[in-house]
Amino acid sequence: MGAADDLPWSKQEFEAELRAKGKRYHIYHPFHIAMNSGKFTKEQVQGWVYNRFYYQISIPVKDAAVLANMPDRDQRRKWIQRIIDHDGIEGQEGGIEAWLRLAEACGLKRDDVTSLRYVLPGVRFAVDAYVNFARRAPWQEAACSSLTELFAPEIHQKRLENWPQHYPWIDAEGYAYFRKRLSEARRDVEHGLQITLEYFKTRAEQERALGILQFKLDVLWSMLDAMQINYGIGATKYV
Ligand code: AHQ
Repeated sequence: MGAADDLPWSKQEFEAELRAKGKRYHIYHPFHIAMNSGKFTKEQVQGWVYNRFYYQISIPVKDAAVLANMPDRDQRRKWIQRIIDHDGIEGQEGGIEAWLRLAEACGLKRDDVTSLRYVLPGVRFAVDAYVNFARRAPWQEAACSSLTELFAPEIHQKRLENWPQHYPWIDAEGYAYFRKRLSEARRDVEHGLQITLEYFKTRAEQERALGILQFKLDVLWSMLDAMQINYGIGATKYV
């Protein structure tokens, strides 16, 4: 390795390297591309909603695990908002409830969704890998793994733009979740990025951060792999 390869990146370079990982984000997964371009049958959209519910209910559990590893009060005061965003609080329904409204808007029954009976093995294993990582990793590494949300505002925005024309059978009420995440993801990322740029200092540590982000990109990617195998794409079921 030449000297330049050992020197740590500046914070700007490090952030650019993190953002460059966006080319592996699940917005580029064939299942997701087909979903956003209206190629899905009703059952395929419903399958995605059933399975993503397991991810949604696991996020606050993951964030509570991260919180438990945070010794710093000021960091906890910021991080705890992520749990409230999903679980809700008196008078604020929260993301899990909003996801159930998306499910109802897609013609699903709440208790079919909450029963988790349609969650695929590959989805469950990928989500559980994420939660278990966050439980045992240093809280700064867990914060770094949430930085897939660097790319999330775009994915939510594209759904809001494309779905109403492609899937007119979905009640527009259901889109509240995606709208809610536009601002929440941006606020999460501000905090997650500040922790990450501060904590990973040497070049080897910065490379480790890129590996952690790749792990989380792979979690999201393999969830869609499992869904595509099971539901296919389009009426012919396969691409
Ligand atoms: O709805 C999503 C969400 O609440 C979160 C929390 C965050 C994390 O802590 O890892 N990641 C995340 C994501 C959500 N939605 C995904 C989508 O495609 O709808 C994107 C996902 C992410 O980019 O990690």
